[in-house]
Amino acid sequence: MERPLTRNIHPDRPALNLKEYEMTGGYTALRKVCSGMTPAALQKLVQDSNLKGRGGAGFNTGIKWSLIPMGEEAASPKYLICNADEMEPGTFKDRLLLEGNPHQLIEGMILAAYAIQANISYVFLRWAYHKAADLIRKSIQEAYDAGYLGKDILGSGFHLDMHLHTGVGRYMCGEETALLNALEGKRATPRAKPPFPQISGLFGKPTIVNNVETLCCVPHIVNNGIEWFKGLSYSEDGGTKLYGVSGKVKRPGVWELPMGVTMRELIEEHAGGMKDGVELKGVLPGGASTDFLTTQHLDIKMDYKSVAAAGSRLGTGTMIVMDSGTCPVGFVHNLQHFFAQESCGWCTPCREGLPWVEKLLLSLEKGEGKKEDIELLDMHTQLLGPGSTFCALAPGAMEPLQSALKYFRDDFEKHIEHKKCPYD
Ligand code: L3W
Repeated sequence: MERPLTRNIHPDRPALNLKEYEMTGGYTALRKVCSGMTPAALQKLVQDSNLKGRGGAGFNTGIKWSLIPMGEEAASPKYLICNADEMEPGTFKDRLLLEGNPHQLIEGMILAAYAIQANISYVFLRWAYHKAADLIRKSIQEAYDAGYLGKDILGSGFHLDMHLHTGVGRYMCGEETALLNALEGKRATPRAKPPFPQISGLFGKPTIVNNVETLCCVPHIVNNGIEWFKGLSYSEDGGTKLYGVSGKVKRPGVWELPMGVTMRELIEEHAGGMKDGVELKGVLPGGASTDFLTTQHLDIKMDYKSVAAAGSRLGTGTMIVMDSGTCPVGFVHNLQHFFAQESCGWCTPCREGLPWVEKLLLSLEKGEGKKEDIELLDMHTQLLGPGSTFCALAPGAMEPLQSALKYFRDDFEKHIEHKKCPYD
């Protein structure tokens, strides 16, 4: 089984430096592109490979790039931004790539910038990733010294500058338009879309924002081609995927596997199954802002379409497993506490609604809930649902809640009936 993104990453070995990366085939994709591939051909290659955005939404990467205005009349400068603000609860896949092989990301960013003819690029990095910050800073300098960044890259006439920007630890900055505001030094609130960043992004100029894992796929697509990339996958989405499992499993972790492995394989084989004494009760398939799936869904493929058909989202592909000994009310309360704290406060439903939901769940958990509270929670999943807010934060927060009310309603009712948590 091929693992192009992680095959040179070993947890007990330090990150690859420039020389080591070059020895494993690094920067050959950039050489290939600089020796005569047009930006349009690179965009088409990535579009046809069926690489979908790994940040959570799964938008076709090549199509996104193709929406950037090109040619003499296009606004300039153009920007390429790597979203490395990995703050989705339960999500720790980009960290592996950042800390294990920073040049792979840098090469992917140079290729993406070339495809859209952007001359300025930023890595927007999660504040808490100190080790990654040091590595990225050092690797950017190595790339400048080797002529992979700066003016006239490998004699192609293309030039690119790259900067590291560390965030301040707000979940909101993972939303691409809030990220743009943060980078401009403004309050990190989301912007209305459209216009999409491809047309009006950083400082109002054409901008592409791509996730770390997405960008790391690009050098491999250039080196090995479309059919190879598609062939890595068990589904119609191209490539491998970094999947993670956390919760009460025997071996929590993150693994690069063919896109479309089943949930069962991930939990039972790679994560070693549930810890002794507990059973699987529910799974959030791709970070905290996805809907619960349950044991009846274990055989679904973990790809964008299959997870959506089962009523959830692949999201970041890093699943959080809830076990039979954990109270779903307490579990969801914990998540809502996070989302309420991380609301940027820009729109009323999110700012006021999330703390109210958190309060209702806390009172239920303490055995102080009333029958009407369940109806109120149901109502809030609508009031804070898609279309009611500026961005996906509150609708995302409602996903685990609405699905917990669907699959584990009994547990909510028992708290009211017995006036205490049945799991205590
Ligand atoms: C042009 C259109 N471009 C969409 C572009 C858009 C963006 C991308 C996806 O949130 C989800 C969120 C989290 N013309 C376009 C278009 N685009 N329609 O495609 O856009 P969108 O709005 O569907 O999603 P998003 O706002 O980027 C991403 C969820 O992912 N998530 C969390 C992720 C967390 C991390 C992390 O920690 N690393 O990634 C987990 O599920 O809730 O729903 O570029 O411009 N018509």
